[in-house]
Amino acid sequence: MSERTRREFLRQLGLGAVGFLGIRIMSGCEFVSVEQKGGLTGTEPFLTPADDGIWYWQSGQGLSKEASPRLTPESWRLRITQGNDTLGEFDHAALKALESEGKAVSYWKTMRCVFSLNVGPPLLTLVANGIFKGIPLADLFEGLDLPADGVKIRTFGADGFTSNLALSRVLEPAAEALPAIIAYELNGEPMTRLRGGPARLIIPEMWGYKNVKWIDRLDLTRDGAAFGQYETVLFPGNALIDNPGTVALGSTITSPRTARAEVAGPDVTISGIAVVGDDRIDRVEVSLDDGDFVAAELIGDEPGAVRVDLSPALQTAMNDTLQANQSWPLPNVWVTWAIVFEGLAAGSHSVTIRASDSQGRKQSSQSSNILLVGNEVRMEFVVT
Ligand SMILES: Nc1nc2c(c(=O)[nH]1)N[C@H]1C(S)=C(S)[C@@H](COP(=O)(O)O)O[C@H]1N2
Ligand SMILES: [Mo]
Repeated sequence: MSERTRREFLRQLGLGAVGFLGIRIMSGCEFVSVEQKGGLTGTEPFLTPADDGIWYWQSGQGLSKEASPRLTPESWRLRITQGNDTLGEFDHAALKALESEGKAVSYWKTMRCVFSLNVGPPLLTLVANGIFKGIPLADLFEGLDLPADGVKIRTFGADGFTSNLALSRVLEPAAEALPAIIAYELNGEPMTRLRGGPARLIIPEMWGYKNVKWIDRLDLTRDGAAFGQYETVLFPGNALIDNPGTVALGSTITSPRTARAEVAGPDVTISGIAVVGDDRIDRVEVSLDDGDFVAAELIGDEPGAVRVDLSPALQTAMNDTLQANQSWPLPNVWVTWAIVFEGLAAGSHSVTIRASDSQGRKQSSQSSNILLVGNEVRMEFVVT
């Protein structure tokens, strides 16, 4: 993370104990390794290919891609424990057996790193979108001797990464909530190693750090205290990070890709994405050169409108999703948006982007809490 970005990130977090938090994050930056997506230009495809170098990479343990776990479907195990007691154990074949019993589900989810809060390049693109398939945790828990008064699930990855989620999210999900799953496929293909394969935790509405890769243990506990690498080490004491960890309303510009980029005029297309956990994006508005905000076109805003070349396998995966018959935009899933400004004069211009959701929350220049609603995004570009 560059010094400027880090400082901006801290400023935007706007917490009381900035000095203290700053030190934690500064030391944190030494062991968080991030790599934004590469290989994409122009309008963001609605579905992000899972390939290395296109889907973004983040290690909360500071591991390189090379050093991250190498598990196979044969070697992988998931243990469900309550302290020292093992309540259940699953291997890859057990997940597949549950699939053949009709228990597997799939859905679109936008994966977004909390470090993609609107701080400007280069961290804007720590966000990607795909179709995850797996077995709901509720089905894995079926028949296990769960603690009657358990409150949290502590989650563990084979790289040492940790996080948690409320047990109630699994046992008493809100009406309409998609289930948290142990996912073993992404975009119709087996989960790759760098995406956390053979299996990772996926929670539809939550920030990246809740979606533990190489998941090997779920520990049910009565202890409600904050738990996890992001919850207690990177953002200690930060309400909303531990629970619920829901993705904030946010938007970014993906084209032009960099600030002060030179773009050919006089007609210029600005495009990007917007997402919010647990709600639907309602509008994305753009102001050119501080003029009135005008609505951008939302791409993929009705079934079948997605402008992606889908392989036959992917088309099947998409038709199988729990959201197949829902109206778009979908909760927890980004919209890609675009707007064309015609006849721009050569020279510098600015754009400001703000998204709003179906609860009527709207991005502004100064959000009161960027973990709920991110700030609007402003960028300059130069027309040649
Ligand atoms: N085991 C493990 N899981 C993890 C992490 C990690 O470092 N180790 N990083 C988390 C964070 S902070 C993010 S943003 C997402 C990134 O998922 P991706 O690599 O598939 O993009 O994984 C999450 N799960
Ligand atoms: Mo992250």
